[in-house]
Amino acid sequence: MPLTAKSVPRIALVSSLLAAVAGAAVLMAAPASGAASTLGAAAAQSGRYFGTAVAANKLSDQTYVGILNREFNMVTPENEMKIDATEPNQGQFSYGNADRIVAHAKAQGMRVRGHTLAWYSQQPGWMQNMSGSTLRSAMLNHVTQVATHYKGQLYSWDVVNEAFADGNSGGRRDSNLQRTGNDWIEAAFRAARAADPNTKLCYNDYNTDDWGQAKTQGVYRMVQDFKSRGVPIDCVGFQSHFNSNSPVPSNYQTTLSSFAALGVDVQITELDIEGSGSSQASNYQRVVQACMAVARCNGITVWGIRDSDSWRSSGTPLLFDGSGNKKAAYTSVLNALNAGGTNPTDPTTTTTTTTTQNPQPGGCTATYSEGQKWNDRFNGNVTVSGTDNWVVTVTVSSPQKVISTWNTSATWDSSGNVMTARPNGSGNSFGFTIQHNGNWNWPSLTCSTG
Ligand code: 9MR
Repeated sequence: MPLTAKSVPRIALVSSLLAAVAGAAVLMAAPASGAASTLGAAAAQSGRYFGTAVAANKLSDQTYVGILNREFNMVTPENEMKIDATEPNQGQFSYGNADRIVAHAKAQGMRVRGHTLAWYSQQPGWMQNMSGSTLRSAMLNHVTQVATHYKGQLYSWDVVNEAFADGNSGGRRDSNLQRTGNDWIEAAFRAARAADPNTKLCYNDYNTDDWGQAKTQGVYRMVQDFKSRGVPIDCVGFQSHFNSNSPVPSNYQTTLSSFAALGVDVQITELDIEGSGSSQASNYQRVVQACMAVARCNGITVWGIRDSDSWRSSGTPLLFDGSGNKKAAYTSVLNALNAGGTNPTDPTTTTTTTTTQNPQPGGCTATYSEGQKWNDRFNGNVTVSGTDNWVVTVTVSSPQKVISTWNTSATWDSSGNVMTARPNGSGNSFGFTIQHNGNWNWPSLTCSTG
């Protein structure tokens, strides 16, 4: 079996660790990994996420929460982080509903996209009535305060939302914020970076999906300009609200890859596609395939869970019907995610594995194999034999963090370094993504019968 030079020392390390922990360690060939059975798990196999917009007032709806917890590993508060919600009176901040969503996501091991710090719409009354330098300072203070409140807790922030005009101008949308000066967007990004240096800062908009549209080109030129001048921008969000008037464009993937080529990540942030049956399913499939084909497409968020949760529910644009049943579109999305995607930042593909054996009679064996690797994270796969009723303990070394799992029900101890994985009905193989923060060591595993 070929081993890369790079992986040999790690095998030695893990072998000795496992020998100490479990009394035995051998090397063996990697098993093939199976298809995942939920959207988040399927996306995680290629290092992507699958998210949904969440409304705080639905967190008491058991059907809603059941689907949320089962299927998704990223959450965007639908309205709760907007300016009118977080600063209803100037200088008085209100985070209750947004914090509830963040707490729910954290408890479930999901990550959160913040939405949104600066926008012409959903401004509180006090801000709507402002202009000029007073508005500019109030906006920057808002960005600073809210980004500071959530510092270190969010995967990304939609720093500025919907700042470009529809139609053929390719220019900015008129608004009170725009009238404070054309540099208001970069000022907002700089304030966000200063407040929370480790979250991805995104520009987010709609009708920017068609590469041939003036609005798309206008946003592209802004991002190009920001990158050339060192304005801190990390990602572009494509809302992707589609219907018969605004269909999935044939050049959608070109749009995503062209932006990515500027050196930013791209994210599909508010996906919904009106329609039903197989035509809706194939439109969803095209969108997912486009993201999977672009290495810097980090993931996909749909704008709600059931059709009845949608801002345009009459168009039945989501993946679950009003009763919470999976639609044809759900299946096409799941299959497209399971089909895998490109990620050229994956430096090596090795087929090395290690096994830990429980020395007790009647024990079980957990076999670890390396998955994909990226600059900031890597995947691991585990296959268990000997029992269907296993408990596998996965210990990562600080500052590593497990950021997603699939095909298992997982809990963590208070340190966040020790994960206990149990079967969730998906069989005896499971996987996880580790954010390595510079530490590439493999986790250590122990297996016991549950
Ligand atoms: O889904 C949101 C809906 O509940 C609100 O009433 C609406 C108010 O503007 O905002 C909706 O979300 C929007 C998102 O924040 C920005 N892009 C368009 C979304 C759909 O309108």
